[in-house]
Amino acid sequence: MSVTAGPQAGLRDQAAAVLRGNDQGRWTKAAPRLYPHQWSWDSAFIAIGWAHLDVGRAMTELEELFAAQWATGMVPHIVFRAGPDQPYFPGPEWWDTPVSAAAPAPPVQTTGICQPPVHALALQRIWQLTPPERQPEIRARVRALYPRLVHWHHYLATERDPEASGLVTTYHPWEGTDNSPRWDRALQRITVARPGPYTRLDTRTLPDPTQRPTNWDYDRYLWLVGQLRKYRYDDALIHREYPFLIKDVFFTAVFVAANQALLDLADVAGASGEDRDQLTGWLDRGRAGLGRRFDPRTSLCADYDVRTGEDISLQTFAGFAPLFARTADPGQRDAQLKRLDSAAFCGDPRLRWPLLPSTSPDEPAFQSRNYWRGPVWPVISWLLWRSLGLLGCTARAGAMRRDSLSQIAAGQFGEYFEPFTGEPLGSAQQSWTAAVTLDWLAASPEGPEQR
Ligand code: 9WN
Repeated sequence: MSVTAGPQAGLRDQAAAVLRGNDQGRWTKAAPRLYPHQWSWDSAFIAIGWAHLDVGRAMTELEELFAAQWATGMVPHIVFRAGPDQPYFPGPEWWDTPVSAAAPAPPVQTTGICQPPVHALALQRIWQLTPPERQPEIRARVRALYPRLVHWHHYLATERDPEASGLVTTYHPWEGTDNSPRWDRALQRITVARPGPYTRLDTRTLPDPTQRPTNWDYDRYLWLVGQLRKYRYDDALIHREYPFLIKDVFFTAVFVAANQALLDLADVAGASGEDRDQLTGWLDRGRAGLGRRFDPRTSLCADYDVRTGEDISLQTFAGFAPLFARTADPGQRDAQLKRLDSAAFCGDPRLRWPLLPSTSPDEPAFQSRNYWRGPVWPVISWLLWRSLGLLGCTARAGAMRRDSLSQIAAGQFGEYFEPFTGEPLGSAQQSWTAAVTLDWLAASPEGPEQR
């Protein structure tokens, strides 16, 4: 049931205006100036937003992204689509992806890494929102795109998990949550040859240094890109030689949820028995892998550094991977729900709204304004809201939806939010923030749709 009366109707119009303002016809800029290209997981959230305005346009967003899929199945983290009048650093020349035979042929230009696979969740949401009169058209488009999503998942389950551990290996902080303290130790042990002279553009667009990664971080990000390029983005070589390999529990949790979403869509898409078996296998293996990363002492899941064999045991949003993955283990679920509302997370009395901070204020690395080191990110709240609702925690999900809408209504569709003051930070008019707003406004107070 839709909730769009009164002030919420105004918010809906504003959210729609953000998407339309960033719309480039067949793809949507992640943000007006800071992120002028098509980003992978942004696009998935954006498609969910478009689905509330025009399901055909929502499909186009995903189709355009998957047109840049690599031969390996990888969906690249950025597809460079904006013209030279809208510069972004680092651009295609830093990535030089034609060194890989798997990269799409020119003129398509992309990066050589990927981001969490929210796309299946988007496809499922589009289908849920398709009105009966458009179902023949959209069903045909879902059927055409579905094998590409299965190929993408196959890449993650194999090339990104050669050990078949159920846990996805990430190669770079830019594979989702840039300057999260989860990467600090792995970055610290890299002795960086200087990556070469470069000029950051993000700090020109957003001159407040308290909101963005440091130059120390950027030196390492760019040096790592150089290493990936040296290994020609070859996954086997990367696993043998490359220094930054992390079993990322949050990325894995999104993968688990995405496998479930593709299974839910299997009949609509006419999926083969083989596809269904594979998806079920990846889903089960992912849940089991996450189960093994759960630490009963902290009630959180820990990432794992493949190179050093060390656990990365920090108090961050990623620790709630079992909740994001809708764990089937009631003990883990209850422990996580308790931890979620503890004083280290949503129960901190200083929070403006009881929403999950990207890093716990109890963590020494916490910084309230700095990107993934403390601020609240609406898209992370959306993923958690969806899982909680589907787990049947309807009251908790409903409160998260209500508080998130209050946060966004007060904050110009910010990219992220200072947890104590609620100040919007990063880019204003961020597309994915507008997209999840549209979805929340249309959702029932009790939680997301089951199918
Ligand atoms: C690098 C676009 C992207 C998001 C990421 C977020 C941020 C880029 C940057 O913006 O990363 O990819 O320049 O900082 O961390 O999650 O997809 O919104």
